[in-house]
Amino acid sequence: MSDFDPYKDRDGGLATQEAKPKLKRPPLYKVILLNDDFTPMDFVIEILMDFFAMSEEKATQVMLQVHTQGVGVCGMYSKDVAETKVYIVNDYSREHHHPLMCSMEEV
Ligand code: TYC
Repeated sequence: MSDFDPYKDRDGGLATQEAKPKLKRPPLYKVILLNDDFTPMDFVIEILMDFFAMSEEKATQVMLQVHTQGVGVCGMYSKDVAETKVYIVNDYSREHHHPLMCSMEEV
């Protein structure tokens, strides 16, 4: 049998480095709520509980953060999920004739 082993020293003594896998985690997006003067506080709390699975206590905290600071984070999601959340929150708010604005930004 031949001594030739095709897996041994294929570089002929030359130092080589394996290519690093070019995988990056997909970016995350923050879904945010913006303050306005008209949307009732209870409606915002309902949104945070129903669409972002928050407890009433957490939803109240986030609503008050938005009310006092102007903006607050509802959660972090992949692009598709964030886009869907923004769409359903804005759609639901318009259906109920409130000007509440939901938006997203890359983290
Ligand atoms: N500022 C509103 C009010 O005083 C309440 C509110 C909170 C509105 C959060 C929007 O994203 C919002 N009724």
